[in-house]
Amino acid sequence: MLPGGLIDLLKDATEVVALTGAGVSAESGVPTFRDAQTGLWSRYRAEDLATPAAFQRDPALVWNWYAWRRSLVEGVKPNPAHLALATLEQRLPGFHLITQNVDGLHFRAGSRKVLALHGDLFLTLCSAEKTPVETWRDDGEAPPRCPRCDAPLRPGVVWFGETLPQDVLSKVLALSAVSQVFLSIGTSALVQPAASLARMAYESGAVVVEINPEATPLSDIAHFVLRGPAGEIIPALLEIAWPAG
Ligand code: BV8
Repeated sequence: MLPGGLIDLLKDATEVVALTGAGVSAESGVPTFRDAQTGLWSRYRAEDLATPAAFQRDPALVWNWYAWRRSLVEGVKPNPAHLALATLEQRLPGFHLITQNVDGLHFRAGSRKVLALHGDLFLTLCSAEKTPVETWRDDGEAPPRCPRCDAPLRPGVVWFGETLPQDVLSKVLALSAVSQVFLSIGTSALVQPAASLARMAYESGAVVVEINPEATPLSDIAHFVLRGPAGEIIPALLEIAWPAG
């Protein structure tokens, strides 16, 4: 059941921001960062592979881990949470979606106003030039080489220890500061600086709503905590607070 007070607030709000984490893709079958990794990756922690040091130490291992994640994501579909957020973008002009996810499922669900904090699994960069590479010679070597300068290719994501794209970061800081409602969806609220956005919104007077089956460090300050899966809660919120027509 959704709290009545929340629904009235959502109906009146014009500036709504949603921050999504890996939990919003969980019901699509994409393991979250907190989930233990599966199969041959089960002996690695994601945080230990998603770093420049890991790529320096074993570029083939890291490249293959991202190749495995790309093939996993290619085999899944956006779930009702992704679809409802894409519909909300159509229905509420002042809605902005910020995601920590790199799986591209918001885009595949139809969202177009997406601020991606941590990059894109399907973007490949030259590790030396830091510029995108669309095609490369695939001679079975992992990682493949840049066709321009022969440096190893890398995924276009932000690793732990790397700074976030400044243009995106300044946009999301500005949006969080003016949001009237801040929806924190499917994130453990541990990774910085993303985890600070909800707190900043709270301190600027936004109503903070956490949507997560489990508690997080944000739970104590959130004005509303909706304990459950995003795939059920987001569609319900959409239809009650922002119905079609
Ligand atoms: C940076 C791309 C400057 C790669 C990712 C301040 C304090 C402490 C540490 C730091 C700090 N500032 C910087 C750091 C270091 C670090 C950091 O935050 N470390 C953490 C571990 C403490 N941050 C950085 O390095 C950032 N860079 O700040 O640069 C700098 C540099 C050096 C030193 C200082 C400053 C860069 C961070 C970006 C890292 N890259 N992704 C890739 O994907 O491979 S982060 C990656 O992990 C994901 O993108 C995601 O953001 C994060 C995982 O978090 P979640 O999305 O929340 O997922 P998680 O699995 O944790 O939780 C899932 C949640 O879903 C759970 O709560 C679960 O209950 C819930 N759930 C499950 N099912 C459902 C559900 N919810 C709803 N419905 C369901 N069905």
